[in-house]
Amino acid sequence: QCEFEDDRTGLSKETIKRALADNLFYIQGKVPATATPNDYYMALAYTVRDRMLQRWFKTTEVYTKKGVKVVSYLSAEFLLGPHLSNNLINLGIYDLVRQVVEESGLDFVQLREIEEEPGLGNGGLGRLAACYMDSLSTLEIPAIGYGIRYEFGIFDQEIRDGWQVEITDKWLHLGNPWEIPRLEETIEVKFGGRTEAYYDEKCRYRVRWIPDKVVKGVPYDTPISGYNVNTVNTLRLWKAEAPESFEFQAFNVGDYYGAVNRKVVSENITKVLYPNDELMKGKELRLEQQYFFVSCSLQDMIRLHLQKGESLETFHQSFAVQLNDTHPSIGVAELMRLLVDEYEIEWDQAWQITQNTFGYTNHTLLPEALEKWTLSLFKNLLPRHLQIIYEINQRFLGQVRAKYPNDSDRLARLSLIDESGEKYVRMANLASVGSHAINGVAALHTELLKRDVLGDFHELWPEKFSNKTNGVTPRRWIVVSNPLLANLITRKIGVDWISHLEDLKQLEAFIEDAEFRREWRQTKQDIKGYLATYIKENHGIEVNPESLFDVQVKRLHEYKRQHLNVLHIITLYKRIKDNPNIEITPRTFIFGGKAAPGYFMAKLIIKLINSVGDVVNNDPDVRDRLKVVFLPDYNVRFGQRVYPAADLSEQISTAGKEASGTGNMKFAMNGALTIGTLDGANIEIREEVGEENFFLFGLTTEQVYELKSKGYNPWDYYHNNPQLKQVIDLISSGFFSHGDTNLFRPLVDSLLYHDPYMLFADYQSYIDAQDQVNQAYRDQEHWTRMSILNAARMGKFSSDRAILEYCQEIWNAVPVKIELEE
Ligand code: 26Q
Repeated sequence: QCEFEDDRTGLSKETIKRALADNLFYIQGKVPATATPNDYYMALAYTVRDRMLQRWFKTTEVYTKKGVKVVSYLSAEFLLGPHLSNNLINLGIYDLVRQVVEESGLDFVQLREIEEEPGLGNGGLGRLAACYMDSLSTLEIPAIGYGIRYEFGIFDQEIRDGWQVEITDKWLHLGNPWEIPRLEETIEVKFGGRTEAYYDEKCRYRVRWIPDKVVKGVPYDTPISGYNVNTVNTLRLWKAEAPESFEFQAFNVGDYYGAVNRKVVSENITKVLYPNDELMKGKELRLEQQYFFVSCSLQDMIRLHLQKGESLETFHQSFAVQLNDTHPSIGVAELMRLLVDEYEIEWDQAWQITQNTFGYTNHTLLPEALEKWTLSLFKNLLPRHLQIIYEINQRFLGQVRAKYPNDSDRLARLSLIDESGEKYVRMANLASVGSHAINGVAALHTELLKRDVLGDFHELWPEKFSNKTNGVTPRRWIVVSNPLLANLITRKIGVDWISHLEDLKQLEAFIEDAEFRREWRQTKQDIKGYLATYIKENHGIEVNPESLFDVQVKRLHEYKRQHLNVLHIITLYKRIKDNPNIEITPRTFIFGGKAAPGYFMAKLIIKLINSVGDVVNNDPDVRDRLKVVFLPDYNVRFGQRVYPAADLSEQISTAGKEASGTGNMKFAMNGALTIGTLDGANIEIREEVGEENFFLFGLTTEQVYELKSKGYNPWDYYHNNPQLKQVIDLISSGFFSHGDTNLFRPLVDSLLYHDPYMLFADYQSYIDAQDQVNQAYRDQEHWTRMSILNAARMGKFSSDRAILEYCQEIWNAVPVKIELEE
């Protein structure tokens, strides 16, 4: 019997210590005397990765050998956040490794903070994909995530003079220990050119595509561990590379520059993440990105399927492919092309396979976010796909005509081609026609989808539609981010809640236990203290940890109404100015979020928050009872810091606009109370936690529609509400802009004359709800009870529940245990 543990798998302290030193020397090529903190971080990361590798390998082997069905999650974004802590928790070695690192004389927290987070997404949709990958692994569902390895993820945000400045996100600059390139699995993708019809040897009509550009897709694989299981699934991200061209030698004699330039252009495809969310801009490179990663992924799946010795007729039994919004929806036409053109399958059978393969998740109701591409752009880049889309459309509209004769309006609405003005391909229609399942991301959102955006499709195929309310992973969003609370919970109810979040209900049994409530309150207090220290150290602002922490962190958007929050702050400020000795509940307003670089109004709202903060924070009359801080560069890592420290979660979008929201869930799970509208998942959160534990305000979706249709006039609210008028006038007067009355004029005018998101209509109701928050916070015992009940009743919002529903109702996928032989 061998006395030694393997350096790469062993879990004794001595072995991990040795592995750390070995990796420092053999991977980083450093000895302690010359090692930088980054060298140590890399050595640590490799030490952790080593402990995932045999599980990863085994998982992949089982999937390829057994005839299991694999879920393929196609997403242009995966907003992963830092890997290190998450993997340590999932492997069950967090405390052990932390000890070893510290016994080696290193600062664990410092090393942990060195990791550059992969910010390969904009916000909710990208983070949802990351949570779903975690749950797929934890539930032992065979799965692969496919996406784009952006060289530059979402930009880093700095604030200069109150304005947002964008900085390139060089997340790969010191190397990425979590990925493994699989050069031998490189795939070729064609672009542009033309098509040619011909008859094959059996006299069948066929089309060949003669592209004018070929780009290589190189897969980079990242292991995705599950919690407390052996399953380690793969996230496969594609990097674009130019093929080693013989162009140099043969075809481009004398055009050296042209050849190099083509190479650069090819490699640009995966350079940078488009930083817009909820806004469709018809940029050619964006469509190239989408087609590039989708084509690589589908070709990869076909190769894996054929490797099993299967024929393509059974492709949909090997893979359930989920489209994360319409961004990968070109996959419908691409799978048809691959099956019909490259593998010579008859159209009808190919269409069966395609429809059985795809599911489509919609994430937005905003018309400006619906993807559409002009025909000319489409034809230039993907001439064969445009023909295929026409063919799909013709057959589809034939069916529609048979069912609804003489209904040309309906036909025009359902068509894959928008012909109302300039002609476009409608990607939501393509995704809907090409999928067997269509889902929204919260109950209200699904109802609105069925009624409005996809109403005609719902009438045609009601059976395709279902709701899958979003969820978030409790591993990252409680255990990793809030170890103090996680430990308190575990001491009370054991550890099972981490993979069975409904178990949190058991906390309700302790609600009358005064000592438990005290511990709960103390835990929140401690975490608020950490955040206060962080804010002081990093931003020089002193905040009172005893004050109510009121937090709004999310992308900047008019529909999310960060400026409604500002109107409340100014209202309170005005109350103090009018009566400096007024009794008021001390509050710290914390904001974070990025604005799309071209979204002027969103950037102006950031400037307004900072300008109001400057005045409020420095006015002696306020006596530190109010503080306003905008924390720059909101990202996953900062989310992990801020959700646990919040008392109040701001979920204040105009009803009917926020598809679901997922930050709302992260807050409530960590014991924050919500002030919110009846929008997205807020409705379901309120149902779960109880209306008495939720601060509701604002118009309902129906009331919003009603008011819009009878003619909404913000001006009336302004004139009829003296408080609102004072607040708006104070902004207009230049009070927050050193006398400059022009600075915020676009914002104020937009509110006074249009107010498309109805801030004025909801203003009074919001202020009233906030006053109730103040009252409630004064009774700390009562507040603590509400906080506990919020956390205890959030079980539904685990991404495990969401993924289980997708598996059972859309993917027909089942768990596969991964056994490690001794
Ligand atoms: C589209 C075309 C061109 C360029 C960019 C885009 C683009 C990129 C990202 C469009 C939309 C997005 C992101 C959307 C998003 O994050 N939506 C959010 O999805 C969450 C998960 O379902 C929901 O909780 C949020 O309500 C929804 O806003």
